[in-house]
Amino acid sequence: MSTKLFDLTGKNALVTGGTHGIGMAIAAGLAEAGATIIINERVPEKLEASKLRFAEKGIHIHAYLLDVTDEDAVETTIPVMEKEVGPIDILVNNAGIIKRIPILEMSAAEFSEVLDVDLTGPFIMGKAVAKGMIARGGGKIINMCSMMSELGRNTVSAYASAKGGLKMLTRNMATEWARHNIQINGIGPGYIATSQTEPIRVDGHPFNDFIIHRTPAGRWGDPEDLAGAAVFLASRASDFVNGHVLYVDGGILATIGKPANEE
Ligand code: GCO
Repeated sequence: MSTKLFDLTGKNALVTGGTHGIGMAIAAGLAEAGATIIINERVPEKLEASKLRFAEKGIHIHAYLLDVTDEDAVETTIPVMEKEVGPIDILVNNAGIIKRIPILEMSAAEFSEVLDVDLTGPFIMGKAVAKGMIARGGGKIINMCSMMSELGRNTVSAYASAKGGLKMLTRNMATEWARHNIQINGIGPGYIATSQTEPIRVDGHPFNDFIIHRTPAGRWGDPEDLAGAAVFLASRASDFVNGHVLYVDGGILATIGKPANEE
């Protein structure tokens, strides 16, 4: 099969929050497939630091200060990006936060903050980018869901609610926009070794041992493990895939797990 199916040459990809971790790995994967990379970040220092990290990888990026929850800023910045770089052919809604707080101890404000970034942000970005995609006859939107789109866990109620909602937003975007040749899908990471999971991943942390045993692959994922799924969902190879969440999770969602004494 021709690798042309996965060729992103001439395409412009916007990866929100693509300054580190999963977002950066996905941006690097899309760049390797030929895409021009645009990233946004709401923290100026993170934006500057990421330019250097991308440059170390030999990847030139277009970087913009933008908070995905600020609808007015998004509505004004997307046209600027498209004027300065070109039409956004691929949107990866990656920007996200997590707060690990038991429900009984979490304030409504804390709950709403997570939903705002992780669910309303992709809604705002999707709306702003889809208008141009519809006008141009097509595009690709990838929403970074999670295995928490399917399962709950102590202390991550807001994050799981947002990621479950993002799975359904993905399906609703597909319902409304597929007829415009826009493919909207999700990627659902399992447990990935990033700064977000660092607090629960340190050697000897009980959760670290639990995840390694609970994941059939027997390891934490690397951010780079997600790049292939992103290239697939950003390319011609997925032109008839819509409303789907592709789980990249080492098999964790395939199993109820096993007793501690079983391999
Ligand atoms: C947690 C983790 C998870 C992972 C990831 C799994 O606290 O359980 O942070 O939420 O980050 O989202 O897909």
